[in-house]
Amino acid sequence: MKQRRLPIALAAGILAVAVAIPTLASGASAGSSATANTIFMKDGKGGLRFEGPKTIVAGEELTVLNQTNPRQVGPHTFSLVTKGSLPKTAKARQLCFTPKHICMSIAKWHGVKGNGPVKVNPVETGVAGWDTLGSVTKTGDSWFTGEKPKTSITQPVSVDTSAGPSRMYFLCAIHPWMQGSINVLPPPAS
Ligand SMILES: [Cu+2]
Repeated sequence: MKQRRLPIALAAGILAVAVAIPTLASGASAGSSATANTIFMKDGKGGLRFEGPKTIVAGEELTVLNQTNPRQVGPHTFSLVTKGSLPKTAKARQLCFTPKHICMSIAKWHGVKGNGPVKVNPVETGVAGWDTLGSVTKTGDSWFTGEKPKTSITQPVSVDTSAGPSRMYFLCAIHPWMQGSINVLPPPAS
């Protein structure tokens, strides 16, 4: 019996630690949530890509930070789009910047005409913050990094999660293989 009790006591101890850690972690992150929720635009090993957390809680701030060199790879967009709007094949990515395709639609959201400049930035639709996923027929929330290095944007995630978690998909209109998503979780009940 004694031999059995020890593992149980250990298990209880581990459980207590496991319960304590999330409490500590959430307490620690409360003061630094602005830096905790960041989607990076990166290059180098792995190519041009978005890198960020898998989940975020509705109402938290989400920063998008460009860590690539605009002189080498050009600017980017961080554009919220519906899942079905993501170009999935090489052919679709090739056609992305042609009429009635999502990359050109994103350019239009930003007020771009032909080879003209970006006139609207960020594109803010729906309620304030990151919430509206666009398509070729609907304007979505979008940010253009511009040509300067290390630019960023921070906005709250305002997606409606009253019916449960809601996934936001995003795309770079300039490098349409840059795609990603983040699952937005409902805020904890208070
Ligand atoms: Cu890009």
